[in-house]
Amino acid sequence: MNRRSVNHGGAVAVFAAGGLLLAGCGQSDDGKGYQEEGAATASTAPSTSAPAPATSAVPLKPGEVRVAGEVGKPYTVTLAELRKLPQTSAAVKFTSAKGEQEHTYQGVLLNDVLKTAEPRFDQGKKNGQLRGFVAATGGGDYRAVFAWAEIDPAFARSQVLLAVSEDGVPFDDAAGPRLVAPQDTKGGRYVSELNQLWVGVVDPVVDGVK
Ligand SMILES: Nc1nc2c(c(=O)[nH]1)N[C@H]1C(S)=C(S)[C@@H](COP(=O)(O)O)O[C@H]1N2
Ligand SMILES: [Mo]
Repeated sequence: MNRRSVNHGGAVAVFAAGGLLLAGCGQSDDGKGYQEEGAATASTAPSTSAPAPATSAVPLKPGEVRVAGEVGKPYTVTLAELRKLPQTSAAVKFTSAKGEQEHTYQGVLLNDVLKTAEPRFDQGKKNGQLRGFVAATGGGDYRAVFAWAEIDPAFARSQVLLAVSEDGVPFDDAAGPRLVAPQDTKGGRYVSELNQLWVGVVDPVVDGVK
């Protein structure tokens, strides 16, 4: 099993160790006064039930990634399928609780994976795709958002990847891919054990529909 599997208390760690590894969550990078990481574990807020998510699409099997949201063709992709698609590599550096990390990742352009699902942006509006975003969810319900322009080669200087390996070591099929954001200096959006990519547009929120 690769190292990814034990890092974030995700599904694979549970399978492998019967939950014994779950205590390692909630690290913090630095001593900033505001809560940046580990906020969920520190929270004492009453557990009011969260509203049901708009998607019913939770992957059934470990390692599957659901691509859904404002798309014409929602689908599910596995790590094995990603390995067969055209590959790109990226040498990156980012800071984390462990300090500075340097890795070479190999994988598929996030843009390619999303295009297959046929995102629905309002082309009646100038640059309608710039109202779009992608919410990436990983192990432990960890989540980070990318604006569409950050993953669109027509706009972004560097490309976000769905990595299938790190430093030549393939990720476990059951762990799923890892997002790689070469432009980021911090590791926070390197979402591991990725299980969902949700395409959205900001208009309903900005215009007050919900
Ligand atoms: N699923 C998931 N991915 C995650 C996190 C997490 O808690 N869960 N932490 C992020 C943060 S804050 C950092 S700095 C990096 C750390 O990368 P590492 O786990 O390879 O050390 O992973 C990122 N990806
Ligand atoms: Mo981090």
